[in-house]
Amino acid sequence: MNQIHDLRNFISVLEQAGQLARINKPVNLVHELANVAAAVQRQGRGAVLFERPSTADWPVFAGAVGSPTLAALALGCTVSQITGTMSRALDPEMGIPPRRMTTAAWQENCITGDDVDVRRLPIPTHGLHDGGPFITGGITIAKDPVSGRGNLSYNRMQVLGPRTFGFNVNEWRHVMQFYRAQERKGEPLEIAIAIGVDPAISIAAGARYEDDELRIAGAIRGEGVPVCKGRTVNIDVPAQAEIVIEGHLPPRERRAEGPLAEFHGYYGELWESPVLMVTAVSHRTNPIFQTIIPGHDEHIYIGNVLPREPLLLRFVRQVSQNVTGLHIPPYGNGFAAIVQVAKSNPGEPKNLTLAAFTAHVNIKKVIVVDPDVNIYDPADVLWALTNRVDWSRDFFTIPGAQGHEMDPTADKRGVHTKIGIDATYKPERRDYGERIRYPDVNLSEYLETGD
Ligand SMILES: Cc1cc2nc3c(=O)[nH]c(=O)nc-3n(C[C@H](O)[C@H](O)[C@H](O)COP(=O)(O)O)c2cc1C
Ligand SMILES: [Mn+2]
Repeated sequence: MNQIHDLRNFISVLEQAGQLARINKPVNLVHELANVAAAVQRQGRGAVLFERPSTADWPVFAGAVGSPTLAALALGCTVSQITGTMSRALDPEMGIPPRRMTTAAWQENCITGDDVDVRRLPIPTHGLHDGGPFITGGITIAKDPVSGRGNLSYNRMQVLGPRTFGFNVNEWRHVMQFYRAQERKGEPLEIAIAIGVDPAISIAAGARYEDDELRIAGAIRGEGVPVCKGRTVNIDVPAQAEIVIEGHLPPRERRAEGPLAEFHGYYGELWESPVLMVTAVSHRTNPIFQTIIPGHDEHIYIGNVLPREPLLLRFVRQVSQNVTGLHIPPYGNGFAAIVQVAKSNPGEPKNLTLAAFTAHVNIKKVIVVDPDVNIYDPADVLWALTNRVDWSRDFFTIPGAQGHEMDPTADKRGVHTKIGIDATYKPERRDYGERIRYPDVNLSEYLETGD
């Protein structure tokens, strides 16, 4: 199932699967578009294509991989195969390098120099307290100035002028490492931003990987991603991208940008960030702009769920082969994990929580459940917490442990308390027999179709 190769045919795949909401009514790019996209996603209606945002010439697409159903469609697998598919794609041995082409779809239209005005792009202002319009779904493509390898990442970009963006990048990111190396030489770092891409590329860009993340996208699709050199920068950009922004980060220049809705569910602070000076904007004919609603499910899925579930699964399987499933739920903002196990020892669930904590520093809350609990259903997990946990015996805390410094319960160094919860059934305490279960049925066999 490798028919997806760009955003346009992914949109067709979504539509066939009943996972695309088309919005024809004009919506305001300021708040309204994000509100509608978030509501569509909350109601399980999939991704959304705004065909006519007001004050914009181009359609805007949002929510590409904001649920397990959408991620499975993007990866060409079933929901239960997502973690295995991501494990293989993230294995460095499985990486497939990009293929260099001489032409690209986005070369059809190109604006350079003083003619560029990024304020004409349909860049939404998402959250109520966001500092202004931000590109949140653009894929940053950069090159290591030392080794020459490529790199993908996400960097929120606030519009600061016709050819200027604030470019957010944390201290420990690969792009920061490249930028620092250039700053030491007093030289700028070239950057390209691809907007509107095959979701394999969107997923790859959220992963921490010690090589070019385009290799992950290649592994997902089973063939190298076609790329083409930029017009004004020496960077290989996915050839099927809808829109490409090229430019550079000048050395030793910082400007304030922010705040923006953050992955932890609050608004962030103003940052003094590098500045992207734009040299070219290219696009396909009738391009589709793509955005990610910040601080909402897709943001968490790409940054915290899809790349980390394989990692956590590897760690917990190291402790027990009885593990039958694992999920990092988006509503836990990447700080919580649910492990499903057919336990063979009463102490096994607690060992599993310890393994999950050590797999990734962000994980602070681990809930272990039995195979009869649906790890993708928050109500079922809450049922297990309510009916299978004795709160004086079945949880333990690890105070003073290291977590993420932006975790709202941690101090500024990220120090906080981790908690492990054994929410498995303990029949040795009291035997309730089998849990009530009404098996699922295919409702279309029972409901009137209406035609
Ligand atoms: C939607 C989204 C937005 C993000 N925005 C930023 C950002 O503004 N600054 C940043 O440093 N990281 C941001 N991240 C995280 C990184 O881009 C991402 O984890 C990536 O793997 C970092 O690339 P690297 O490992 O090559 O350094 C964002 C992630 C997502 C999914
Ligand atoms: Mn990287």
